[in-house]
Amino acid sequence: MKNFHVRLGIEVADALREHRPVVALESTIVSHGLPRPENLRVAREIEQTVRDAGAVPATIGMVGGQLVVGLDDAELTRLATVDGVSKLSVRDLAVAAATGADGATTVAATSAVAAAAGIGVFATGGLGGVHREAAHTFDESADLGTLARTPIAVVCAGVKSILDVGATLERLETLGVAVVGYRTRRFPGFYLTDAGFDLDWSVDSPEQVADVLAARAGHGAHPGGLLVANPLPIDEQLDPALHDRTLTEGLALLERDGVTGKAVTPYLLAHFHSATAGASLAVNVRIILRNADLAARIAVAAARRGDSAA
Ligand code: PSU
Ligand code: MN
Repeated sequence: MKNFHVRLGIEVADALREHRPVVALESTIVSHGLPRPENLRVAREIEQTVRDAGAVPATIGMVGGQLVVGLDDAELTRLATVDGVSKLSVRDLAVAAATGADGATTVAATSAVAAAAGIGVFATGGLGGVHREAAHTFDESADLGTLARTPIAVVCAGVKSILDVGATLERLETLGVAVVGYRTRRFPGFYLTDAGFDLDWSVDSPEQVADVLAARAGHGAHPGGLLVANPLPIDEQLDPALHDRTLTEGLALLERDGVTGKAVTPYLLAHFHSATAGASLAVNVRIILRNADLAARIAVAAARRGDSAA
């Protein structure tokens, strides 16, 4: 009989037991969000960034039906290089396990698995959200609904600019997901520093984020997630004119090719990477590394307070 449990990497298991800082990382950005062969190099670089800031990286994914928190290098290599790795949201996890699949976890699935394992901080690039045609297609990422009921802090550069950012912020409010800007009161637009929307709250330091998490746990009144929106410095963003041109083009191609459902996000990201001759890729990598660094510093601050699960 198959035994379905989550396997913790050795280093992650030790760190959690000893209440040392751990940062969850997702694998969908590796398998579906970044082109080969850079994806594997970047995946390793993200983990190294977390280590350099004093925390243990826990990249989450599914290997041959086994859900792993803290993939080792061979497993990470497999998810980055093998064909046919599925993109797994929360609803897919059990089916993928039972069928012995290889799979990469999205923000939704990574958050849910990380929180269940006792990890309180997670770094990604950009959160999923409400797609632009959602009024007709109903396409809203499961990332949002999952964060409504998952106690984890997600460090991201806002939501991908391919989405309807205003609608996504409204949904986050409805769902009860807290959003704070990191040293800003403007919501970032992933490739762009500023997506054009104000935020109610901003925090100034990793320690302050740890305070927010401690207050949430102390109150016991907020079951959901916290988004820490970490914008790129303005001189590091993608050229806005190039961004807008590429996006308009990508949305037209999406319609031409009839791409829908979970293929939409990887399709548009791949279009950005090829149409900007790698410029968007460089920006995407910077975003993820900056978020990994901040997430690690938040995890360190939370562990210092004695909040093991942040
Ligand atoms: N951010 C990135 N690259 C990505 C994603 C986010 O920089 O590839 C992935 C995340 O895993 C996120 C997913 O959860 O896209 C959202 O997909 P969808 O819109 O199908 O829910
Ligand atoms: Mn979708």
